[in-house]
Amino acid sequence: MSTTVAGGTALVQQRNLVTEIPGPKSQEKLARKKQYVADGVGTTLPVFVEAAGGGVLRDVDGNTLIDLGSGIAVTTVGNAAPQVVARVQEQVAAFTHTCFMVTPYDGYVDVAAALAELTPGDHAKKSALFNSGAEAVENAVKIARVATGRDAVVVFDHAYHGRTNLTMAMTAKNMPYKNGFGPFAGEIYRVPMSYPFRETEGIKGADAAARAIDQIEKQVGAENLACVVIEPILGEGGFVVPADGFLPALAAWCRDHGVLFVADEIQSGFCRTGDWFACNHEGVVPDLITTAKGIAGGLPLAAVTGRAEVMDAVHAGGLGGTYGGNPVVCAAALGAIAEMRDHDLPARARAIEATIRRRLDAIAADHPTIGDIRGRGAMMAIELVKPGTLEPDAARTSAVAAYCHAHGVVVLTCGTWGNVFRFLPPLSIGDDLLEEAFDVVAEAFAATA
Ligand code: PLZ
Repeated sequence: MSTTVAGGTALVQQRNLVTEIPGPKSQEKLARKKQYVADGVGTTLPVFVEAAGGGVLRDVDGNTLIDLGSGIAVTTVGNAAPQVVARVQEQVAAFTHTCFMVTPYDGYVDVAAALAELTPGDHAKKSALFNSGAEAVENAVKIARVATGRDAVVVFDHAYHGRTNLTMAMTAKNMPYKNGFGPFAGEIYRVPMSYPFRETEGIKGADAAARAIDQIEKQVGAENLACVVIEPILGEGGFVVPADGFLPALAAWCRDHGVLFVADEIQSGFCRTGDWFACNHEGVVPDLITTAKGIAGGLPLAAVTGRAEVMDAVHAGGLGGTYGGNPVVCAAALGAIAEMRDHDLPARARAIEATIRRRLDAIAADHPTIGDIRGRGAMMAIELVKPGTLEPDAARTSAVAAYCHAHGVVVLTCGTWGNVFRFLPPLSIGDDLLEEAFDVVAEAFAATA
């Protein structure tokens, strides 16, 4: 059994439950949360955390849980990863903020240089830094509109791009993201995604792209279209991997029509899928790419990176914000990127994929509710249906999730119908712990059959 140093604490890398979940101390704190925190802010697994690292979270009752969520695909390098902690501590003691728009500093430029090197394509690239994924998506749209002189934005079925007004309009699912929060921003058009498990005819990627493009041409018109924004693997929408050829065909159509192809890699980026970015799997080179989550090891940073001439279409002063690319957050990003390079985390994600696929194949053989196993790298999912049909089984999904939570494994669901499990372990998780987590997942299916 290995230990890891996180948050100054040696955390034993083992699942260990000493109370029920949530334990008495967490329950007391939950009552306090209920008193002071808005009910609209939900919680998946209500244990209060006091330390985390490697592949575990330890709660205030002394329970140690296995983390298959990474705080929604954020702590890719692990919680409190050593190089993130060291660089943040050094930076926070030197200075905490100047506002890059007032007086600049190296960290921001270093992150932009790293993004230019690491993101797909070898063209000249520039970046602008922001605080959240939604803010990055908003800015990608602003940049695309100025660069093309066009207004319309195309997004896809099942898309998730954020909770701000423009990004709510771009997000597909009503509950809980949009209900009652309108009116929404205009000039957003939604077209069909490639969703292999739910295609009637097993339609090929190029055909699915032609279907989307036909709709774009008929309902929007290329001459009105600034950009197509797509998650190369859907995140909240269910970890759907489009059929091979879908993304390249869309990107090629965009190129031919002066439409900017924007990859939202906020969830799929930074080693998560077994490559630095999900676009790399099919050699797709986006004009603009949005990143966040995994980029900074848990601190809030997001970016838009794109072709230098596109990024520079915006007038001076047109992009910014008080905190975007804050020095502490940039230090965290440089530490996280160093961890990814030093430990070859794309390779680690591929190894994790092999383990998870082996375990999920075995579980699915016994449980026909698992209709689809999909994903790449450490971004894997299963979709639960009534056996032999496409009818979503959200109730079984909730039951399996509840079992996992009660037995000390943090699992997350997603999908338009709430019937998808997504597995997003930190890439710092040990093999034994990963196997143990899937022992619990297997038990959960057996116990709820
Ligand atoms: N684009 C592809 O996955 C965030 C949302 C959690 P922010 N996904 C997690 C929730 O319920 O709010 C996400 C994403 C993709 C954009 C975003 C938005 O990123 O940092 O949450 O704004």
